[in-house]
Amino acid sequence: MTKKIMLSAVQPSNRLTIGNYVGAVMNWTKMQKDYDCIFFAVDMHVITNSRGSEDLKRQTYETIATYLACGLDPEAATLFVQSHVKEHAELSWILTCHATMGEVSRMTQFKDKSSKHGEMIPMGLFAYPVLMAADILLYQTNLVPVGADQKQHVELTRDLAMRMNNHYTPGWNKEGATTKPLFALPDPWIPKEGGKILSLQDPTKKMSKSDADPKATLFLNDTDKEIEKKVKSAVTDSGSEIKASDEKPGILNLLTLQSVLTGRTIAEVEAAYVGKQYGHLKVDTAGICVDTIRPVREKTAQLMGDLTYLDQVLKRGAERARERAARTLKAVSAKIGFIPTT
Ligand code: AQP
Repeated sequence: MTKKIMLSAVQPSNRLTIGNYVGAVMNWTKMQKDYDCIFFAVDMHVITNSRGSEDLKRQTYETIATYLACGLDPEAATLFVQSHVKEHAELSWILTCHATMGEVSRMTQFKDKSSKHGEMIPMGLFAYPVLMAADILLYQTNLVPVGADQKQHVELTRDLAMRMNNHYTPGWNKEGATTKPLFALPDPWIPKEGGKILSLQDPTKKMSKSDADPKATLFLNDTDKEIEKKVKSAVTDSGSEIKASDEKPGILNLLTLQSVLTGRTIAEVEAAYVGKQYGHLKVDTAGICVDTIRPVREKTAQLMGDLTYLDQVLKRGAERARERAARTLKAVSAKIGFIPTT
């Protein structure tokens, strides 16, 4: 039986966080055997929000090394860097010409991220969701595991796929249709818990790689000491009861982290703290985060010492990805009326 196609990616805009791990990479490792998997580092997305630099190069290697350190298998999954497969940029332009300003302006991430730029909002930041749609549609993806913040982008991708299918392959969805659609329709997959890990300093907002306050974020290569310090200084509230409640987002965040990292339910974790204080919860959560992050940090550092190996993994991954992406782009180009290259 052919496996369903699953695709996901992270922006190498900084070091990866425990939010990226819990909301994305951890789930990929669990699902990689059951799906035909495609995982990559979206370096072209990073320059939508910041200028390119040598840092981007290092962070891109580090992202791939972290994927491997977390347990992604480069033999089973297709692992590569977005800019190595030129078809992403090409399909992105074609989709840009089929998307509308109205639908793209509704994306909440654009509203959040553009506010930092004042009058000088990069056009790429606006077009980010269209590039993401190209990333997904190029591979005839069925499932996209993402954190909750990306759900809207996958929905836009689905709308674009439907529009292109209806226009270029009419009748594709009629009963008994023999017309093959241009694109498979992707579904988002959002973890029941951990889909939105919150900032340790402001638990009303998402934990982010590029948060200006380093205390707000647990990075996957923080030292044991840094992890302990950050978790112990996590902002909670003035009460004392350890309760999983939306009114206590800081406490709920720590309970959630424990729950997803140990495989217990939030109710089970909560029950262990009856009559205990916030300090107990913080010490235990810090210990669990240290146990999760330490092996990832050590393995990532080891892999970063062997860029030749990482280059080999990326070369093989890009070759596999290119072959699949070229097939989709060829079909799309033919429908649009571009003369095929000979
Ligand atoms: N805090 C989070 N909780 C759960 N999931 C998260 N993800 C990111 N942050 C959290 C999920 O990780 C995947 C890769 O995300 P991304 O880095 O490509 O984009 P992002 O959502 O913009 O992440 P950041 O950390 O906020 O990036 P910066 O700071 O560079 O803008 C996605 O599946 C995402 O949902």
